[in-house]
Amino acid sequence: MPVNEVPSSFGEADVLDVAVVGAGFAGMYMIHRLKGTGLSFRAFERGDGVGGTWFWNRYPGARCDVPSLQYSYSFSEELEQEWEWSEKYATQPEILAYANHVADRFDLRSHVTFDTEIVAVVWDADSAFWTLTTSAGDSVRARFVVAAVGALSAGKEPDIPGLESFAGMTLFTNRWPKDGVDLTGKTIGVIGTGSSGIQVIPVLAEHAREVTVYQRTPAYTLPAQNEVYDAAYLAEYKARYREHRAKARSTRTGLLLERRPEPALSVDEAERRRRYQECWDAGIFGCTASAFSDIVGDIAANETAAEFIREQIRDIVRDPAVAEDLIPRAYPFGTRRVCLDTGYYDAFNRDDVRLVNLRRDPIVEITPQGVRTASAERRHDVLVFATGFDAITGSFTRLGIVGRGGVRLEDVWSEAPRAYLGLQVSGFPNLFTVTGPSSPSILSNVLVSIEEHVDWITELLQHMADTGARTVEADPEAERQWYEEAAALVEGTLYPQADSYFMGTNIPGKPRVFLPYMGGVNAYHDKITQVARDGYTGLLFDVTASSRAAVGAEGR
Ligand code: NA7
Repeated sequence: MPVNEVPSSFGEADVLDVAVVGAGFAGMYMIHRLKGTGLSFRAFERGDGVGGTWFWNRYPGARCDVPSLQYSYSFSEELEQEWEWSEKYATQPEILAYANHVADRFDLRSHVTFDTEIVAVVWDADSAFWTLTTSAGDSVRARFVVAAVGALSAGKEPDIPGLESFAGMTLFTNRWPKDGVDLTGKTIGVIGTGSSGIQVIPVLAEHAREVTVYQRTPAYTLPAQNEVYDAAYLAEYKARYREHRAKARSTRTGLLLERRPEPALSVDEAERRRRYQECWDAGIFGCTASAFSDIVGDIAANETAAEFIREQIRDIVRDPAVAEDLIPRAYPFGTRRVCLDTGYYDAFNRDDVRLVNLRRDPIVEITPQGVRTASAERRHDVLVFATGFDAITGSFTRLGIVGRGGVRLEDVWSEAPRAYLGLQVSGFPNLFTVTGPSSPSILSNVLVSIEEHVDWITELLQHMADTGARTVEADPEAERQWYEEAAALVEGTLYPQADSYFMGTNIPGKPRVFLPYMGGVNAYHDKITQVARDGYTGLLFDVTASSRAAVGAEGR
């Protein structure tokens, strides 16, 4: 295992100052920032390339649903100006090409050990180092660990009896074969109708002989209204890029989208419809939820938005029985991830696309031939699982992190996934959880949240080098308060009414807790900036005489 060639700035030999886990968008930016610090570091990535979620989720139809011009790094104006996004919602190949471009342009790749999965991260209190072990059994020690593993990267394995017995091809949207797969003329069963299912289904329908969609919970989805960017629009946008970025960071979502201040029932029905129609036509994620102040706060307001979308479904889908099955009713609009689609409802107007409502006709088992539900066995050549993720916590807990006193992160989070500011967990010194629980993460434009976290971590590392601090960790009391503050924001909203990956309920045994911070990117920024300005309140530092001497000797 290559270890650092740069001598540790903390005066230690043969160890890294910082191990970064993951070379997705968070890990890549972390590498970029660490290059300027003089600290020794290395990133470890289980894939054979950069890009994280965009490296793995290569299924046909995979696209971002945040506009490309906003779902991109803001740290380099040159990068912003030179990269040409072709469409409003870039496809997975285009986003992966962007990630590769960034890796080359900023010389990030040479700092990454690829094809290396970290399976254990264990703290040694005596030396104050983490030991990271790979699936191949190699290990490396590091003073700090930045877990840049993504909020949606640990796949949820489908818990359906008989899965192993299926004789056909089994595919997962979240680890689609790198070289693609020819599904022309196949009879396909798709399980899962979240964003991934909704994106893949219309594309599969174009190639397959027949697609059967097994739907347990229908999603609210709006048309993406994707379009090719024209040169004049791009030039105009880029001329004001700084202004757009600053504005996006000042909103709740990190997107160029302001929540309107009026409650939905304070305007008449015509005005409500006008606004909902505007959002339907705009194809902007979060638009409908922001059309009024109380869409996720008040059930009567929420119903007006939900009903508007239900009407659109009835309009598009010709078979009224299918339309009724596609209509979400069991949870309020916006309390699960709202999707953006390209031709999803239209796909159900095709003769070769069928819908099975699993609420009425549940899956009994997967058989060698296909899927047996309560009513029938349907034969398939291919099964596609779009069954989602162990969101926000799963990507951290699967690293096998063991903190002070042999305590496992998995156990600590099994009751309550606490992390001070979403970034540090008490009992796990020098470990940073990028876009961790109780940070805006999946409720935000995640690129904004990633840059925010990485910048903050970099400044904290610099602060520690300057002050000779050897370790930093969350004060348990500050962590508890932050957790409760974040939980209080959700109380009284409609979010807890839904089962969702936001609430952890898609994973058996996970605590029913709202995982992201819903106070907004803007309020969150103010909070963590203030914490840093006040000398990192809520964090406990261990400053030893020896680390002071070591740092002093390096002239820091
Ligand atoms: P999601 O949004 O978590 O969707 C997963 C889907 O899979 C959802 O419809 C689930 O139904 C369904 N599911 C999961 N397990 C089963 C079983 N056992 N049987 C039937 N159906 C099942 O994941 P996505 O990958 O689509 O999207 C994740 C995020 O990625 C997305 O929000 C964007 O931010 C990008 P359920 O709801 O559990 O009834």
